[in-house]
Amino acid sequence: MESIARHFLGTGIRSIEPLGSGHIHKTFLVISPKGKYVLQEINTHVFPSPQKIMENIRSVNDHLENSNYPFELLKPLTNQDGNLLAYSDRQVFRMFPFIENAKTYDIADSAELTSVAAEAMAIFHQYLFDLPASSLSITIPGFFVFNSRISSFQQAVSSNTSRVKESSAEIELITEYLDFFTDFIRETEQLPASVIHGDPKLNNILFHKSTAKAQCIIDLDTLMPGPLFYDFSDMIRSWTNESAEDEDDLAKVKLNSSFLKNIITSYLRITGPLLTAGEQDSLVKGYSFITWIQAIRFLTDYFEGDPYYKTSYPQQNLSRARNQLHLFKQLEEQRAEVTELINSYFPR
Ligand code: GN1
Ligand code: MG
Repeated sequence: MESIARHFLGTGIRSIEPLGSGHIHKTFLVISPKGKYVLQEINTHVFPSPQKIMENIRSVNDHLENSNYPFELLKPLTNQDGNLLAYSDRQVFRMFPFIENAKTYDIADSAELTSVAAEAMAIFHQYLFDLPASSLSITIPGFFVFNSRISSFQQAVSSNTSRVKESSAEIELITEYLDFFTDFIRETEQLPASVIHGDPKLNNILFHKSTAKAQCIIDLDTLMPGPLFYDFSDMIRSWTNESAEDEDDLAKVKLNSSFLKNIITSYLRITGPLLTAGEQDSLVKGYSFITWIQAIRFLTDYFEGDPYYKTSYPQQNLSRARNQLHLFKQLEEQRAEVTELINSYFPR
């Protein structure tokens, strides 16, 4: 690991420690005489062409740098050969500066925080609306092909292993919404692709330690052409849950309604006027969709023997799926109110 860090920083590395809670890459904090840096080994099973990620990040950073975008940009370092990636055997690495004076949250601790975060994501989208989505590469083929996620799930269910048998309640709840969301997927297939983040988890937004303002949006690996409702629905999934997404005590998995309301209002106050009629409809019908899809993804991974998401105990992906479904039910209970609130931003 040290020799890889030296590719970017030269000699004198003082320490390299694991960092963060991502499910996909391996991340390390590197301390060197030049300062603190983040070294990441890219998971090439998930991202088959790391070069495409780095090109997308460069295009987006260039675009934002030439505007009045109000947040800091996270710029990857070049190594001694002038490349953004360094290779060692089959492993691929990159490095970013460690952003100082920042705070991250795995779980929102106030309604105010969800407003600040939603406004930041809205501004991010707003500044990327004029970057043609087709100018970016697809970093994970099929990432937004939801029908394939459903068929992988159904195929995994049909294997009827002991993991499938113990999950009948979860399979039943997912199946209850299958027709509704299959229609949704069909209706949204013709939507224009936008430049979207693709993983707007709360801990992918850095906040200034002292002012609590948004500082920087990180993890641009899934930033690619995709449907706008994805980010909206994933913000709702990730930020309204009062527990972590792998909390297994379901009594703690509570939807916070004021977080939900603040996310919707702060996001739509900025982006509402910019959306097409089709996009507007997609936010209404699809506000809970990514929570349902995430449950499908965790459960499919569980059935397949956990090849995708890192786990620290055998039932963890099942536990994550249950957590997401518990949140999903609560989101669906609010459908009438949410529909009214979202539509209030779209005078028609
Ligand atoms: C993965 O590893 P991380 O935290 O960046 C996943 C997201 C999921 C998320 C669920 C490339 O993100 O799509 O929403 O886990 N990223 C990828 O926690 O699959
Ligand atoms: Mg991510």
